[in-house]
Amino acid sequence: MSGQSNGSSKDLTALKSNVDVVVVGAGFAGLYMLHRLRCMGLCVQVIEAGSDVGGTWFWNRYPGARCDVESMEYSYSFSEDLQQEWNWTERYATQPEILKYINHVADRFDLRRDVLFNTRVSSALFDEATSRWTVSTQSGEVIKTQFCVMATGCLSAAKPPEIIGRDLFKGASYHTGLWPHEPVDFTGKTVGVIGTGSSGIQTIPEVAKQAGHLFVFQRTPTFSLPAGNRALKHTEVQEIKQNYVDLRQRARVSPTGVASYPLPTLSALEATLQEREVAYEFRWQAGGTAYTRTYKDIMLVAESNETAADFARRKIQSRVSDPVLAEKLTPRDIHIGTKRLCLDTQYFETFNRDNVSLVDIRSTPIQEITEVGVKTSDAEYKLDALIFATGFDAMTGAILNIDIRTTSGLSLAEKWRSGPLTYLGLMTAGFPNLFMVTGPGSPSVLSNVVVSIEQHVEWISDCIQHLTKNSCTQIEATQTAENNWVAHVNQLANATLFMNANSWYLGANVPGKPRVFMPYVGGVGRYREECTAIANNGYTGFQISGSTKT
Ligand code: NA7
Repeated sequence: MSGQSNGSSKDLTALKSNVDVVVVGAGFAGLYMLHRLRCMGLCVQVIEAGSDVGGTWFWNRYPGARCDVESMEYSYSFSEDLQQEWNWTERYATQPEILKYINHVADRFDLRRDVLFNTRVSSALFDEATSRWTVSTQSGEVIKTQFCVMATGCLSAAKPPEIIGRDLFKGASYHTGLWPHEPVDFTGKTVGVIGTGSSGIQTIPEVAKQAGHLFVFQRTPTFSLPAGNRALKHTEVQEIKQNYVDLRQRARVSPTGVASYPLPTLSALEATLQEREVAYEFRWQAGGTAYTRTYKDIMLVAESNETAADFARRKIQSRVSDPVLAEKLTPRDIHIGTKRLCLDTQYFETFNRDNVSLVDIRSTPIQEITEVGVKTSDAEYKLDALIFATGFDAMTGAILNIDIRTTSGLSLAEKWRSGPLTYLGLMTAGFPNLFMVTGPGSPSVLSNVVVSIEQHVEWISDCIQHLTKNSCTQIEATQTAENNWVAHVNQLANATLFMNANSWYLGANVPGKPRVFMPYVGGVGRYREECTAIANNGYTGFQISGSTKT
């Protein structure tokens, strides 16, 4: 294994200046894209900002970082040899184990030689006359390409909080999404954590074990369930591996991309109170986010959702000894699951420790960050270290950090000013030969993202193969198809409770970002069927043209 080099120097041997496809990003999406395209005999250049492969798992190295999809399912299915030879050790893999896996994949398929590391793409310009993209990097490299694939990830643009004085703090500060490569030792230190989403909930119990004192600055209490993580037994791994092909196929056609999740047929309101208690207890004990799939309408009907939320609230309260503190940690004004449901290991119990204090910044808001700590409306907390677990400019942040435009003057940032507009989350009208992997308008973050990545990568590579076989040089989503798709995505989302929460799914965590529900809620299986039918029908909704633009 070539390891996780943390150097800043570039290996320019990887750089080609004229290629068939540029892929931006070397995470799960970019690496599989490279592998597929290379198998088709295409010349590919991957460009990656980090110093090694891994994408989100390269950057999010904070203590306690762990996937919330079970490891046997959160892995590639495209190679039977790969899935048979790799051995996951825990039900939910840690960040180091996932990074080790993705490094193994890079080595096994010899992928690194086509990746230019330590290089951030700054712009991509489509030349209407030649039907080719020119991709430029911050460090001055220029690459011409026929196709451009944004494998930039949905949760890769870290979002520091917009708090006055944020950069004044003189102690050590960290963002969970940009964690240092060296271990950080908090032993004996007074530490603050701002943010109680998935990243905060995972990091808080770990930091609490080391810190002299930990202050948790909570704006919104979070629904979190015990993950029920444990070591995997050799026998159960072998059993899954014997049926892997079947399991993967069930995942592909399922709503969530997770084969082991239930397919409920009953409304929560059709069950009696006692039946619901049994059902929720079962799911609670089983662990995992399948809790909101106990009944079919938990994400659709407020009254049904409330039954699940009420049970979850009581569970939270049972985990915290001090009832006043327990109440502060209990979400009251939000439907469960409409902000991403978190999975934790001892999160709520951590507040029973003497060295952990909750600072409720809803009642006493943060006024500023000072040189020495965090000042709220009623106190100043002096800190040695401050951790921002404040999330990401999700789904569009990484793409829009690149200046994408065409020679006719159209810019993606302008086009998406009121929210992302795509056809299938794969392409956007006006930008030919530009693909997105798990783009807005696709199931992406509402699914087991590896399953969604594989589906997109396979669709894109099949599409490129179709164009090549038919001597076509260009594909573009039509405006009509895009309009219809956006309307469909919105219509589905509007029928759910997701629309009621201030979530990052809606862009609500980024001041000024348009409030548009970005992922497709219709489910992985249904979405896949739609994409396959479109391709089989000769790419309905796309305009395909030859070497001379028609
Ligand atoms: P999230 O889920 O966006 O959580 C961010 C947290 O930070 C959340 O508790 C926010 O409170 C809080 N936050 C954000 N900005 C501020 C400011 N300015 N002041 C105080 N608190 C703030 O990000 P994560 O990294 O935890 O998880 C993102 C996804 O990554 C996760 O869903 C998984 O899919 C993996 P708020 O709720 O907005 O009041």
